[in-house]
Amino acid sequence: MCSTVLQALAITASIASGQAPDQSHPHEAPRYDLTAPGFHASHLEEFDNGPAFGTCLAFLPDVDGDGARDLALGDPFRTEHLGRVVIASGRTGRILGWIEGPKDEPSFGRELAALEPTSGDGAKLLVARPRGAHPAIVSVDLHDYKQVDVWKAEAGETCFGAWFEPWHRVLEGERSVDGLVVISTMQTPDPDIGFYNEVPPPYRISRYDLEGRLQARNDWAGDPSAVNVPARATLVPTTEGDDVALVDSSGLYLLKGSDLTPRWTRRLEKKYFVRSMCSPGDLDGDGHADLVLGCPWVDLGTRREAGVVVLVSGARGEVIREIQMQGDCSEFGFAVCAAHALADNKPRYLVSRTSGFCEAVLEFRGSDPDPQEWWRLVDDNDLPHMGWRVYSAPDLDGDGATDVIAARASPSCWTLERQGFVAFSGKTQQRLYALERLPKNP
Ligand SMILES: [Ca+2]
Ligand SMILES: [Ca+2]
Ligand SMILES: [Ca+2]
Repeated sequence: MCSTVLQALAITASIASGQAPDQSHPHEAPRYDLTAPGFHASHLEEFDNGPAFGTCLAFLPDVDGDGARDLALGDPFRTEHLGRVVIASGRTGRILGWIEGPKDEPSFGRELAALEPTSGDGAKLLVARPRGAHPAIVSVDLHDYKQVDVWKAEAGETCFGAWFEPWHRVLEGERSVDGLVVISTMQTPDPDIGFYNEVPPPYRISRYDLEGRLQARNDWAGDPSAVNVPARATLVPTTEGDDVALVDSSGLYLLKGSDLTPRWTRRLEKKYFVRSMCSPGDLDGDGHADLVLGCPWVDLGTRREAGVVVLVSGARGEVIREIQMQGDCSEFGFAVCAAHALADNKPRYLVSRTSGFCEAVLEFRGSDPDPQEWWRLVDDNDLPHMGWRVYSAPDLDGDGATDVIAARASPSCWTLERQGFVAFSGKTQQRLYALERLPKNP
């Protein structure tokens, strides 16, 4: 009865807000055992995370049975020898516990993705551990928290899985996960410059099937003179399956998902120093999904590092539009992400701005007549550089509208500032809760 009442409330709330409820994950009876041996149940009182907490998150099914989807949060450098993935309630932010990686594989949790449950298979969490003796991506079964499948790096490959995404095939209009696309690098990057955020050239992009077998591969030299402009990638949906967009200092590429050969390549103006990229759908109405590039360090007149967001045609790689923000704030475009579609099905995307005292997440819809700031989330500034990454969340607080999480991670393993995540209501733009690193005793 409770769940019927909750559903009725959620539907009423969604009608009131004009937003479609998140129906991608209908409420299921809880079947995730938080007392299984692989799960270390613990709460916030005991929680002391490592210096890279805030690096990444993934949205899980409802593991604690309260009706809202939950969160997996990367804590990849918990200690010198141990990485882990923290599981938290999506509704309240309360820490439920964690899953530990193997000893001496310290980067377990450096990047995360969720595999949706299918008819014959339960939900799984994909976890990258790109550093250490055996770089790999593993899948963790969310029923017993055991590691089941492994995609391994080959000899010489490092940063394996610093970026990866589940690759989708489209059959008869249905999208299903068919494998993984993984970026790795062919050299050991400088840990202070290149490890946390970056995949420096020369790098490699590979596609695997779900059993870990290699399906396609492409090696990229990149531009070795520009080590600070590493590869960024995103998947671009097509009617056949995902394509892969890749940007680095040499240019912008759209690779065919089937064999990773280029559909087109495009040189970008040098000023566009791309920090983030996403593909929210067709922005210019030509039937091809397009790209959004975040370039937070572009100067605008006397405004140093004001930042711009560039919309690029997925059909041919031409710039459709450049979005600039007025005012004195800087670093607009630090992170971008595609947002959940609403009932009107217009493409939406979120853009963060990370400069001090201006931290914000802004929502944009489509490209015509002009993309506009739809709403703005401003934290109370106790998490500097909030918006290091930004995520479109499912409905966390049960009001029927999708929500937003902004992450703040330290750029360096050695910076002991506060890091964490802030969840915002997508409906009221108010802060729901924060998950922060607790400062250690000096
Ligand atoms: Ca839950
Ligand atoms: Ca288009
Ligand atoms: Ca909500």
